[in-house]
Amino acid sequence: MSAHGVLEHYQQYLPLTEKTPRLSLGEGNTPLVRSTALSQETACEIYFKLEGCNPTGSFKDRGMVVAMAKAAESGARAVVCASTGNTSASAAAYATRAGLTCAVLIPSGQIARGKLAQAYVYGAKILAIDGNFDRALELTRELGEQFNLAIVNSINPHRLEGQKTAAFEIVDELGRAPDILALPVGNAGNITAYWKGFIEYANLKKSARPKMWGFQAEGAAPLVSGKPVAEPHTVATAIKIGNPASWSGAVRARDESGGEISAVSDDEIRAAHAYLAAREGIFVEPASAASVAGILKKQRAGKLERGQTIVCVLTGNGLKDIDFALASGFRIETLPAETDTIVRALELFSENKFL
Ligand code: AN7
Repeated sequence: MSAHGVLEHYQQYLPLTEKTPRLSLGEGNTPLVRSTALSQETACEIYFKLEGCNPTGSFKDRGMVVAMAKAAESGARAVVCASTGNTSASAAAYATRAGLTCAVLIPSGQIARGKLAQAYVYGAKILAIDGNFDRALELTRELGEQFNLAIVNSINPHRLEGQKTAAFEIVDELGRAPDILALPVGNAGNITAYWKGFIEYANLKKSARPKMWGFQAEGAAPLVSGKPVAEPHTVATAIKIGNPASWSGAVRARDESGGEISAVSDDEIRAAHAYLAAREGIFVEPASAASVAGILKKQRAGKLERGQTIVCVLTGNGLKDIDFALASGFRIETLPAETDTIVRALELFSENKFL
């Protein structure tokens, strides 16, 4: 794939016209990295799709580039979205690229600071509301209806069109569909988009379809309980969502694929986050660790058949949420700038075989 981004590379699969501006920040074409530790531990072939390598550090860029290009094509001057953080970062970047004004509605105090910094530096108008994500999305819908604003949440079908390209990349790179696709589920746009992508590719290329395994955080698991959660809670702020907009899309992906949507606890998310960093060398944000938490949980429960090919979608970059990463007892001591002291410190460390 060329470095020209999703619109150029996948134009034949996207709703583009000659008038659609070919925006790009180089999104898509993200690495599919074979797991070493987790593959060994599970006796499965596990791959990680590193969506944190996208230009703003999350999978949202794939859909945002399409939504923003279509908004510009339709003559919109401004866009709006509600967000748990990544959508706002991506919208702010691509709006700038498209020459549009961008407003983002966020639940006050509940956004990882890296994401907030992104929306800020890209120049979005940030509106922090006294309410959760679900309320912010309701307000966004109202604003979109009342004013000439394009909504760039995943209720905008162009977002899902762009996001389905990740499924294409996986099939192209593996040479076939995996047996299982594991991913975190919040507003449920991504699971809906992946399933659309796998179906389209299955029809075109006669590839098989994976089982879709979605994972929600226990305190924000409406698709597991079957009813909206009024006050969702989880450390994984990206997926702290109680009433997913793409509810029916997620249910369809689950049922048509013979998959499932289940819950992982915050402790399981923390453990998977640490496992990815310390065992695999991959730093993700907490929501992204939910897919790996889910696989580890299945393995412990003896519910993971050996020999399967599994792709875990790692949706966002760890640098977005360093407060989370440093919360587990990070401490650093400043030493005098002397060789002896440093050697002694390394020797202490060398009980862990450093020197
Ligand atoms: C890292 O940014 O909803 O199930 O407003 O940021 O498609 O919502 C983010 C969601 C997973 C869940 N991983 O995807 C937002 C927002 C990360 C995310 C999800 C999100 P969906």
